[in-house]
Amino acid sequence: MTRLMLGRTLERICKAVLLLCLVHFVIMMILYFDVYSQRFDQIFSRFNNGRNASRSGHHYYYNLSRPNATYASYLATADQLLPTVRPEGNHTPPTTKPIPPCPEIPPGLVGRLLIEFASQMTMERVQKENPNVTEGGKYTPPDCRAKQKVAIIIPFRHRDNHLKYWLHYLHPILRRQKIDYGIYIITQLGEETFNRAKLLNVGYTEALKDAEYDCFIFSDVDLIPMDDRNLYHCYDQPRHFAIAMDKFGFRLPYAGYFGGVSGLSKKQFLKINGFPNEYWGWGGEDDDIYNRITLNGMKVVRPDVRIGRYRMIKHERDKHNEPNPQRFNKIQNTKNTMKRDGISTLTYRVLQFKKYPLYTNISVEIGKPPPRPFRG
Ligand code: UD2
Ligand code: MN
Repeated sequence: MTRLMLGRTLERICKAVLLLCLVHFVIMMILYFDVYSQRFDQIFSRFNNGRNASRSGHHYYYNLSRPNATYASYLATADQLLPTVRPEGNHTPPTTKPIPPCPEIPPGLVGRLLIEFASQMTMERVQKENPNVTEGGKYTPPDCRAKQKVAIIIPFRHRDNHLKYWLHYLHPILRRQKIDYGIYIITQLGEETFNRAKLLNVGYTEALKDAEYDCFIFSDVDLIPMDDRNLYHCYDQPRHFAIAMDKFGFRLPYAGYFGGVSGLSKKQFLKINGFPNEYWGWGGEDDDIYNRITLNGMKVVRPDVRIGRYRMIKHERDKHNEPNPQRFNKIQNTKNTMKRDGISTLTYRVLQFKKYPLYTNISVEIGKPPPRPFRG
């Protein structure tokens, strides 16, 4: 009889252990997949809202679920930080005890992210998600002192829907990265041919009038990073961030590619005389910038290919941004043109400078392409 009871008890214990193992397995599977990781992140950020607490536990899962190599290469690139040190208290709220410098590897990063554009996005929703962003789209980490102050510059015209997604994804990422930043949307007024590089020059100039930035990150409005370890600050060489895009099969399309998202310190930007103003329409301006960098003795640095992944919101070619037929000739001549065409010769007219809750918009007139020379 007692043997029978002992047998039953043992059977029950075994069943309980099996059940526990099953539950454990399911939880581990959920945590493993990136899809769920992002949902967890949203839940955590709701808990932490306003407090910006570090989520080291969450981070732990991500890094254990990834090969060490990824994290090691990330560490390798992180130590190329610019040595710029900003004076204390310059851009931080007053506190009784001095706040420490931000860690080189922010503890709240989550790694790979799920990025999708199927759900409806509204500015109201993005605003609610980001109560800590201050007027003009600015943010300063409350608990540490960032080494650099970063202006993020976006060339823009008629892409309001893309902008909502960009703000929805980027504000939380930049916050986790402990970046001290401001967002500048540079809107080309009128319907003349679009000029991306000239708008970026305007962004550099206008951002510097607004605050003392050390670092400038130039981003297309339709590009979202898929990994928050791709840190949006400047490095000891000009940085190309968007190296593995979905539209190029997550590969660099060619060695000298510099499109999408790039970053230069103030010193690096001035060394190349900024960007060209004379590329009207689609294409070539990114190659010209790449040429400027190498011709001035610098080299482009990039993150690990597993970290520099991006999604681009699908779109048609915009009106008035047709491929520039002169681009192939022009990129052969950067060496001759870069001194006379750049930030030193930039002209434009600001018609509106307006601070919105999640970004600053600067609407500008930048002129139009010169008449094509007559070929008889
Ligand atoms: C590629 C590059 C881009 C640039 C461009 C050539 C990628 C992901 N990006 O972009 O960096 O070198 O080729 O010029 O490969 N824009 C507007 N309104 C317009 C037109 C353009 O806001 O009417 C802005 C917007 O921020 C957009 C960016 O300019 O993301 C680049 O234009 P695009 O997205 O049409 O060009 P795409 O995707 O071929
Ligand atoms: Mn695009």
